[in-house]
Formats: sequence, structure tokens, C-alpha cells
Amino acid sequence: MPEFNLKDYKLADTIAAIATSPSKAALGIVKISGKKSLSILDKIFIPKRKKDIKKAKTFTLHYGWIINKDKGSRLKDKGETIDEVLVSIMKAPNSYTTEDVVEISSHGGVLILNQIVELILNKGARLAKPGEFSYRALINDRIDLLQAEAILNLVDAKTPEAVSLSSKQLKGENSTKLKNLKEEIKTLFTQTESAINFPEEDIEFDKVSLSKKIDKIIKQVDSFKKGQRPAKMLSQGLRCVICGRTNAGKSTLFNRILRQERVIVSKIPGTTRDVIEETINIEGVPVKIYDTAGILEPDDFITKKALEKTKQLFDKSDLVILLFDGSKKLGKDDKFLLAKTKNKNTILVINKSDLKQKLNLSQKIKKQHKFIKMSALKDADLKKFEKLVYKSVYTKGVDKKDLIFLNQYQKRELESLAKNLFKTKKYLKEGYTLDFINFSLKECLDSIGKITGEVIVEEILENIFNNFCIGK
Ligand SMILES: Nc1nc2c(ncn2[C@@H]2O[C@H](COP(=O)(O)OP(=O)(O)OP(=O)(O)O)[C@@H](O)[C@H]2O)c(=O)[nH]1
Ligand SMILES: [Mg+2]
Repeated sequence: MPEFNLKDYKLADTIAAIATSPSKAALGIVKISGKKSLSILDKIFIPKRKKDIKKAKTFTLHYGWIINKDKGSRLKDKGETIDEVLVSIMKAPNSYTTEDVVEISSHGGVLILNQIVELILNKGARLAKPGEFSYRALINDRIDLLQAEAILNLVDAKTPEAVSLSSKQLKGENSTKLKNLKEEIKTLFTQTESAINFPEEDIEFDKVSLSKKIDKIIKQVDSFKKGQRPAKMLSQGLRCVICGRTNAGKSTLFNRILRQERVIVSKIPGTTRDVIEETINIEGVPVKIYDTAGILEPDDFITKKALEKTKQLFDKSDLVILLFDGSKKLGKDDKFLLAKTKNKNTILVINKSDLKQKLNLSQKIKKQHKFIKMSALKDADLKKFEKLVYKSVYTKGVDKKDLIFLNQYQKRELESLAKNLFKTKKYLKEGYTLDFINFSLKECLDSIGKITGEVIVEEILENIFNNFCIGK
């Protein structure tokens, strides 16, 4: 991974890079941003119409040739031609970086694009560092950190849902909500500030109403906290592990879901002795499904290894499918696994519904998790099952309007925001002096600033822009 060093991201430089994928393609784009963009363009581009490209208006498109004027310049003003191109011009401040931006759209050969960039660099630009265009957009207030994170997720999106969520965040929906929260906290902060600074004015302080306002803010923050997991699942996919006692029918269900005989099924207990992984698409969400070994007390090396793998997967999984054999009474292994799923997002499947039923699951257990009865062998309602899997993305309390993409640092700040809000409430309730309340409100404001990028924290920037590629 490239090293991010804020010192190298000098804003005064004019930067350039290939913005498209460096492979053979119909078209390729080279981007330039900075004060010298147009004068550099003037040195390498011969427009067909416009005489002086430096004077071109913003948001205009120009047809012409990229020329190396230092080479083979026998004819006046001409040089070695490189490619026939279209050039778009976006002048400051209405561009992505808010600086003068030039985009050269050429044919998409790797060599052509490299030659164009080299020419630009020779005329005074510097090669952009990873994410440097977006970094400038951030520093120049064109986007905030939430929008930068949205761009990363948009480019990386693997599902239509992820595209729609990221573009909403890019549009600024989450930024607006956080800004509103900030304004609300700021008002409270200012009130406490005045009450502290002008005690002689005897400002009446309504602690009940303050506490109510904080409750409202906590609710929104909590909703964002809950909205991160589904956002991640919708964009990156869901890890779903099938567990259950041996012979419950895990492999049968696995094959059913995949609609193919992927793994061996048999009535011999302990048929599966490894973890098998496949990906399917459920309503646009990639779901990675793992079939696991059912033996929980292994006595041979291979099964032992398989069990270790299952344990690790279990902990990392987003969803557990816990399978029971409906024709058997609840056994020791069933109970053990049930206890393990207590705090996991789980779907209980009672299998073998075609046989005489002996399993008795308490209402309490059934209520705790989602629940479905089926015969994986004879009659499995896969549509219903898949719907349950899809629904499990939205766990209890998730508001679909508050799905949010945050990086680990923003996530940490959101946690700290929630903590400080609770602290403020506690101070209010326990009758602490206003200084305490004022201070924790200040901390809340700081956290929001770090999430949106208003407060610049090198660690956060490093994390975000290291993940961008050059040219973005
Ligand atoms: N009657 C009936 N038999 C089933 C059903 N599902 C699976 N079986 C049978 O149960 C036996 C075990 O099925 P598997 O899918 O191999 O079970 P498993 O949970 O993967 O077992 P291990 O890998 O050994 O842990 C096989 O003989 C299946 O045909 C069902 O819904 N009804
Ligand atoms: Mg199996």
C-alpha cells in the first residue's frame, strides 16, 4: 500500500494522473488539476478551432491533437503527434477539486496515456498521489469525509443496493443529518457557554428540556450506529454459516441453495469433514455460504481441523443458519449450538419436516430468532428461506434511512459521540455543574467534526486516501 504522507500532498502543485484503468480500452482519461492546468494544456494541445485554449470558457469541450512540440518540430508550432483527443475544461471554482481542471479524453492505449502524462509532467505538473484529487476536493470543501468514503464504496460496489446507498451518501444525505446534529449540539453548547460566562445574567436553565433534546440526538446517533452493519453487508456481502448436529441435513440444504450437488450427502454421521464455501446471489446481495462439519467432539485430525475452521467462521459470520433434525429430540449438540447463537444473527431451520416430528423447541427460542420449517430433501421453500436470509441484513431496530458507510476511524468517533452524549445526560441527571456538561458537549462537537472531516485528523485521512487509487 502506498505511504500516505500529508506533507507530500502540496496544494500549490498542479497534479496529473491517468484516471481510467491502465489497460487497453476504447477510451482513456488523463486528469490535470491546479493553477497551471490550462497553461500546461496550451503547451501540449493543438485545438482544431479555438485559437487560445487558455482563454476557453468553463465547461467547454475541445477537439484537437496532443502534440509533443519538442520533438520533430519542423513545421512551426507543430510537433510529433500523439493522439486525437477531446479536452474538457472545468474552471475554478466549479470543478471536482474546485481548482482549474482539464480532462483529456484520448484513445485508451496504455502507452498513449503514459505518453500524455509524461508530456504534462515535463511541462510542470507533478504526478498525483493516491486519492489526491479527492483530497483536494475535501480540503477545498467540495466534499466532506462522508462523501469521500461514499466514493470509495461506490467504486467498490458489488451490488445495485450498494450503488444506491453510496450515491445517496455521496449526494450528502448523511452529511446533512450529521450537520443537523451538530447544529443541535452547538445550540446546547452555546447555551451552557453563556450560562457559565455570564452567571450574573442568571440565565434560566431548563435541564429537563436539555435532557430531552439530548435524547433525540442519542436516538439519531444510535440509528447510525445500527445502520453501519447492514450497509457493509449490502455492499460487501453476507457471510452465512450453516451449523448443526451431524446428519441434520446441512449439506443437503447447502446443495439445495446452490441448486446443484456440490457436496456429498449421506446418512453416515460425519460426512462433511471440511468447510466448503460457495457464493450465491440473493436479491442482489452476494451471500457467501459455508457448509460445515457437524461433529463437535472430533477424534481424528481432519475433523478437528474442520471444527477449528468452523469456530473461526462462526465468530466472523454475519448470519448463522442453525439446522435441527426435526425427527429427533433436542440433543446435547443442539443445545450447545443454540447457546452459542444467543447473540448472533441466526435463522433456525427445523429440517426433515417430511418425517415424524419429535423436536420440541420452546416458544422462547423460536421468538429469539427467525424460524423456518422445511424438508431440505423433499420440499424446501427456497424462496421463503432466501427472503429470511435477505431480511436478516436488517436486524432489529435498523432504520433503512440511516444506513451509513464509515471507515474504522469514523466508526470510532461515532462510538465516542454516543458515549459523550450519554455522559452529558448522566451529568445532567446527577446534578453536575454546567462546566462538565459544557465540556462533554464540546467533545461531542469534536467527534462530529472528525466524522465529517471538518476537523482534520491525519490518521483518518491516511486511512481514507490510502484506499483510493491514483487518479481519483
Ligand atoms: N427424510 C429426510 N431426510 C433428509 C432430509 N435432509 C437430509 N436428509 C438425509 O439426512 C442424511 C444426512 O444428510 P446430510 O445433508 O449429509 O447431513 P449433514 O448435516 O451434512 O451431515 P454431516 O455432514 O455428517 O454433519 C442424508 O441421508 C440425507 O438424505 C430431509 O429433509 N428429510
Ligand atoms: Mg454434511
